[in-house]
Amino acid sequence: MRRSRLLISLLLAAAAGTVTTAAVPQQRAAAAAPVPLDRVIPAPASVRPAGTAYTLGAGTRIRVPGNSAEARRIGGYLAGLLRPATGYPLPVTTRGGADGIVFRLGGRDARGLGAEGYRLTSGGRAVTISAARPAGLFHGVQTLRQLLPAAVEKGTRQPGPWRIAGGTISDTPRYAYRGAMLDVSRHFFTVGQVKRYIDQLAQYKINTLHLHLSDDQGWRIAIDSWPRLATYGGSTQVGGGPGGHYTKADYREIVRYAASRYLTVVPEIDMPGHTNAALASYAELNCDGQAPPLYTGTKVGFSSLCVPKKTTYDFAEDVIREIAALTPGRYLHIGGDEAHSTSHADYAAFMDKVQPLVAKYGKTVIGWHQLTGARPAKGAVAQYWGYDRTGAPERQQVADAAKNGTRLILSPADRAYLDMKYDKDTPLGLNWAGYVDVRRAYDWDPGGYLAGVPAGAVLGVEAPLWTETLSTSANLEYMAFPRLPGIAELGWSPARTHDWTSYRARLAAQGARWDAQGIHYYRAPEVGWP
Ligand code: TNX
Repeated sequence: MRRSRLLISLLLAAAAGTVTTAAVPQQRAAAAAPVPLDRVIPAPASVRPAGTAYTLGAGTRIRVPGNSAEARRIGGYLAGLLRPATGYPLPVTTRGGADGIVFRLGGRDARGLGAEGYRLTSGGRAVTISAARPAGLFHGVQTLRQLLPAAVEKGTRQPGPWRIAGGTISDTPRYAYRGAMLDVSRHFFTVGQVKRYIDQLAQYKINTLHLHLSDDQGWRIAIDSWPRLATYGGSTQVGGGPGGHYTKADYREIVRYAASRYLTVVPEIDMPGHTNAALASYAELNCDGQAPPLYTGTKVGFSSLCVPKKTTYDFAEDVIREIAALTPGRYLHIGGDEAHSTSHADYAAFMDKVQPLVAKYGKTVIGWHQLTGARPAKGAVAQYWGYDRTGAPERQQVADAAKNGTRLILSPADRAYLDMKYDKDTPLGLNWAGYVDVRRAYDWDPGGYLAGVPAGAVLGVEAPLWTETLSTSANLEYMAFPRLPGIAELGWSPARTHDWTSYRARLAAQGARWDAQGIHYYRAPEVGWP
């Protein structure tokens, strides 16, 4: 307030010619200072400021030489991001040239950048993004976005100037798996809402969207061989609303859209617990042959598939086959958490039968870390969701599995669970794993998190968003922002860049971007928002 008043009086005074004009250019220069190259989330692996800034102008072209249709598509995506606020035409051309925004795919420049890395070089004539693979160009584009003023995210024409600081960023990820989970079962979210979340995730180089597609409160994906799962089992949600489900066409659209943002979808069908919606839809899945009513509360651990019944495995195979056919990615998540109504022997027997079905349809199993208490299949991945009160024997079991070749995705509930309240006053969310403030979500090291786990066993990190208390996009955003970028940074950035003070300052700079994008984030008091 005070600052804008000062600016107005300065401008009025300048217009009236009553102050020396030297004060005005100085103000302008301060406003136009480009974003420093290291003010990016996730922190890039290497940053070398040098030389002069590049300035986007009305004549800037996006040059995508070579014959990669995918690189051209990413050029078009970048143009689509930049056109509304800049008002520039930003044509995408295959014509070579050393000026403008230049994409380079493959070749000598791209050596050492791997499957997802990129190099961004900015100078007076051009900003160049080099990568070995299109994924790297896409991630480089996300960095480029953050190097422009926050106003570039607005949907209407803004004054600029649009400068990108001079220098070079070379960047590759620490972990191959950088995930976010969305629970579409407790509350259903439409294809449009999922796409909105995908766009938010892509900005922080998250490359996996895990969809929790079934639980006690709702079955959310059409299965042709068991149609009532979706039509009846998907007909409600927590609190008793109408629920909903994805048709196969809807689901393919989510998978396609995610892929266009370099995210792979990991579908989860949670078994043998968390299955009330399925048990309610088909009486024959129950040991007593009686279908329970649909469930709209928030208790966990009360349902189980009937482990001794043959029908259970016909069901599991049909579902796995149909879901595998919709899944271009390598992983299929079979849940396996909180099976409190399944005996341990039954749980292990169930997993012995179901894991081979996943392999039969060409996919690799992911299960919640309780799977390590059974017999994880060769190559299986366990998702750790323990927290500070998780007992030593349970941690040991996970560490032992890791030593035996089970790879881990880390989602510690008291760090990475986006549905935990920030503090006691948070109006949404749960608190069974405690409060997770912004610093707590960021300030841990996936590499050293679980004692006895070989560093190479960690596949990556994932931030789950359970939705017992969340029913709108604004709710999701309030819980995910500003914590999600911290988990994204743990997944991407080298451990040596880890530093709360630096992260906090970089996070504060994201607020104006979220304002411009209409993201309903929580203005956490620990972050020194400008
Ligand atoms: C535990 S973590 C669950 C979910 C709940 C969540 C709420 C895990 C694998 N299971 O069923 O939604 O807590 O925070």
